[in-house]
Amino acid sequence: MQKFSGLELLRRALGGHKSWQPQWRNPDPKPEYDAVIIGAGGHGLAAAYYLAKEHGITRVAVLERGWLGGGNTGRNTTIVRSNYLFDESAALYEHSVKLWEGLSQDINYNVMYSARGVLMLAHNIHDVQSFKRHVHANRLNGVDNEWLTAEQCKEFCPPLNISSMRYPILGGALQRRGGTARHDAVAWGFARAADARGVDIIQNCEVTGIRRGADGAVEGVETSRGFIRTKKIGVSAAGHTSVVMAMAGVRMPLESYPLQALVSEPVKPAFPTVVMSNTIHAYISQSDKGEMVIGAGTDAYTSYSQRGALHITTHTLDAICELVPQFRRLRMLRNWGGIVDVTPDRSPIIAKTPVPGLYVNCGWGTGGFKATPGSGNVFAHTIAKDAPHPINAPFTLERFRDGFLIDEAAAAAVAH
Ligand code: FAD
Ligand code: PYC
Repeated sequence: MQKFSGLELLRRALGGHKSWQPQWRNPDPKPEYDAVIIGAGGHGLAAAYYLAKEHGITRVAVLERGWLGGGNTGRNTTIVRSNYLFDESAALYEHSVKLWEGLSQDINYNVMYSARGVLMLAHNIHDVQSFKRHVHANRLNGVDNEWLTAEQCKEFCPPLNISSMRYPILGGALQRRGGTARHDAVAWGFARAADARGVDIIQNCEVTGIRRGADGAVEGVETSRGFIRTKKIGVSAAGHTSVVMAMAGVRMPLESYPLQALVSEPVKPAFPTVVMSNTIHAYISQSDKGEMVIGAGTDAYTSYSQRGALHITTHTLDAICELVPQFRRLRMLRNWGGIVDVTPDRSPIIAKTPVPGLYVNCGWGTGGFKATPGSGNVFAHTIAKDAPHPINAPFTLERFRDGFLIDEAAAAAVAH
């Protein structure tokens, strides 16, 4: 790690960025790599990093059609938690939270992981039963989660209105180790760390085809910058996974929906934790800049439009004003959307595919940011060993044929 004296830090800060080095190279694609990852979101970059770090595979290219981190990685509301119901999911998301806890040190980049707690509100008896079940299941799996009464919710997060007529708060499930991280920093940190280990990150390079040989195995990718030969392709293309997998002739059990978020004008620290309300489809946290970061539900219809419908945000803001009345005076600054890829059981697919040499990491729906390091870690294992890590072994493509579903609809948080 580079260390600077206070004076040197000041000189650099005021020096017009003149001595700042680019954080990663901007290489041209080579004719051949040992592995190619499609998509330079957090998941693809993390997979490349762990391929190099843990498996010694450094002849790797990450191909990105736009700019790195410009997909859902740079568009999400940054919530990190591991309070999922089933054993398989608890293992996967908890693996990720453990990596979050040491990530800034590991990649030597401050990802601003802030374990300020994630509080999931219950508004009706069904919510109470469902969240208590999650609390019990999580604790059996060694994942922290606790039940708070309505008064304890108010004590933990004073701005909450616990006696709203429309959305009364009956209690909440609190995961204290949950929180937020800075999403851009996650992409940049993984990019810099992967690049430093020899990975080529190639932006403005769209994959337009996947070439397969006579035996059906992958031979390489057609791109907007020419053909690149490789025997291993990892697809981490989030909302566009179906499109990319179709290039290899694989039909995916996915639907793609717009999901939107918005931020308010910045204000002084006013909101101490992350609050999620699955019933209302609203979640709130305060960024380090002071903005209230607010997320809504998915659109009702599939689309690649990358902007959500207005009535969805209107509903979310109505509900948030009811939950936190003091926010009525806040002005909203901007909103945006991302395209999320949703599986029938609301759990991801991190797996080999029927095509030799083709691996896929997708189906994170509205909730893959929290999984970025863990998913990248086990996806790298799957690609390197041509076999899943025990943690992602249940998250196959075949489960939708065989019926071994991991139904996390209730933990997935946002309507989808
Ligand atoms: P991305 O970051 O989307 O990366 C995929 C990349 O693939 C893109 O950069 C894209 O350009 C590239 N690509 C696609 N096709 C091609 C091609 N043909 N050639 C080359 N490149 C290609 N999750 C949480 O855990 N917590 C949250 O609070 C949360 N909030 C969310 C809020 C919103 C509004 C949205 C949209 C999502 C949210 N999510 C959240 C979900 C989370 O953002 C995603 O699951 C996660 O970021 C996916 O990461 P990724 O790296 O797989 O995808
Ligand atoms: O998965 O925690 C989550 C989440 C919150 C908002 C969108 N996704």
